Amino acid sequence: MSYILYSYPDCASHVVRMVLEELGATYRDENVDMRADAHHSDEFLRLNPRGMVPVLADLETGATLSETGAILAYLAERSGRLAPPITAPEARAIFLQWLYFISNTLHADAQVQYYTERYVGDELAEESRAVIHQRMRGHFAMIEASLADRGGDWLLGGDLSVCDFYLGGCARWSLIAPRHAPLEPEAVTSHPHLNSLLERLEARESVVRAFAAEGTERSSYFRAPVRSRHTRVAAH
Ligand SMILES: N[C@@H](CCC(=O)N[C@@H](CS)C(=O)NCC(=O)O)C(=O)O
Repeated sequence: MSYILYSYPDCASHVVRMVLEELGATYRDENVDMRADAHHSDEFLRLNPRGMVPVLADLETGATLSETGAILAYLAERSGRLAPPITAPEARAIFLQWLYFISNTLHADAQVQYYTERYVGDELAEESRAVIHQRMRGHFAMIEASLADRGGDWLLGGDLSVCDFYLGGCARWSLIAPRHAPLEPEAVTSHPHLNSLLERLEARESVVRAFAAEGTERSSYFRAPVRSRHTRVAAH
């Protein structure tokens, strides 16, 4: 399996990178320099008219797609890993439920937390952020309750899935961004099951490699990067 990952450090592309690393996939990194507005270039808009990373190009099938949740489902299907198979409907149902929840609620709310001004304008941003923080707290509490109820190391129970990486990314963004108004760490760390899931995830070699590839190796789900640079990732 070989891919091109259009990315920017610590963005949603980080989740896709962790999964590519976990799968041991060969991929080339294309840094979309958002500081230089590269995500609005004609070239990039042809790949994703919404002007957002990540975009994944599959060099074997010719498929190119955006939307983190869709990319994760695609990678799970292509590899036959990190998701229950279609022949296991009960487990598959739970997988789909979590993937869609993370994509259309947890990630969407994390975006509102980050881009609050875009949604409500400058004047209402501060008070709106209090509301969105409360929503994020509620999501993490609900996830904790589900983890406690279901048992096992991961969101789906016993087996690691793409949902765990996606959850990790959303928890991280919520705890570190925006810099002037992140969620308090306790919104996650006070939940023992969620906290240990993230610690387990963070200890995986794939995740360590993904952080290192983005130049954020001294950061974690719980800590913002101490420096910001982007290194091009060599295919492996
Ligand atoms: N719905 C998209 C959201 C991705 C997203 O929010 N990407 C951000 C970076 S983390 C982005 O490209 N932002 C550029 C912009 O909004 O101008 C997905 O799930 O992939």
